Amino acid sequence: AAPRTVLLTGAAGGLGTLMRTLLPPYGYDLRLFDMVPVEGEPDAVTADLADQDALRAAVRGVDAIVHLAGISLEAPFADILRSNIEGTHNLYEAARAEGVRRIVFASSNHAVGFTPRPRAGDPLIPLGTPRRPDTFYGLSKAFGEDLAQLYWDRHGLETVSVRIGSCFPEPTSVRMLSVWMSPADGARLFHAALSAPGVGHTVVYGSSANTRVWWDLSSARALGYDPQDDSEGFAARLVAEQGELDESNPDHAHLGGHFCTKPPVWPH
Ligand code: NAI
Ligand code: 15L
Repeated sequence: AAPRTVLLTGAAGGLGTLMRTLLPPYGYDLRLFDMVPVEGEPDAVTADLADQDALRAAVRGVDAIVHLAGISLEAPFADILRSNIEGTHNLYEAARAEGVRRIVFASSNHAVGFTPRPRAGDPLIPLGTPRRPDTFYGLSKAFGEDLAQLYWDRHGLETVSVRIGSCFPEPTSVRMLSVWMSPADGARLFHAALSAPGVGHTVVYGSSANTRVWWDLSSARALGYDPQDDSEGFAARLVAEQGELDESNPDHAHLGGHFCTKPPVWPH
């Protein structure tokens, strides 16, 4: 695809920092947005998703948005409401008003976190599995997916909702062997989501081609995503340290892992 101007919200965060380096080689000219300053990026917009004027100015003239900003773990409902639910609504309103055509929304596996984890021989978790948020955080991602559907059906604003597994440089748990998305594959998937034609509102799971994958990557592949990484190279060490997932451990029973039992609270 030709170089295009893309607004990256949440640019100061962990994933935003990775994508600031990994997306420009695909031809994107990034505009950055976060409520905290982005280190080394004096042109980044420092504003909250609650600031509608700042959002309107930030989205003006961009071809697409990669929306990563928000609370990324569990938090009191009032905080989730403000940053993730109202904040994402504010972003979609700004995008609609300014005529932006596409958003890539950072949804999460925690929108379906209470889905039982597949055991050996079970079918992969399908795209159409019922929402089962494991936290207010996961609930806000379910909201974001529905908001995206509404803005497509009503306004023709396209979204790819990426139910990201765990996008970090390396997997750090046995659960993550199943849901890990390498940063390089993350960039491949965001590029596919930005450049595939006619996505309407498409929901995809976001992970690498892990040997232990739990979910159906077909809708991501249909966008042109061709994952190159597999967490299995980390398996021997992680399993030696932590053991295989335990049938009797409630932390291991569901897709969302310990978010279903002891969710980590933001800020970490
Ligand atoms: P992070 O917590 O490192 O970064 C989030 C960024 O959003 C922060 O820089 C924060 O300042 C900004 N932010 C929060 N509330 C804001 C507001 N009201 N206005 C403006 N900026 C605000 O999270 P991370 O890991 O980089 O995740 C990015 C996105 O991807 C999040 O939406 C998260 O829910 C989602 N995600 C990430 C996964 C991962 O593995 N890293 C997995 C699943 C989803
Ligand atoms: C998420 O949604 C979080 O934002 C991220 O920090 C990880 O905890 C990830 O899910 C996960 O499930 O590992």
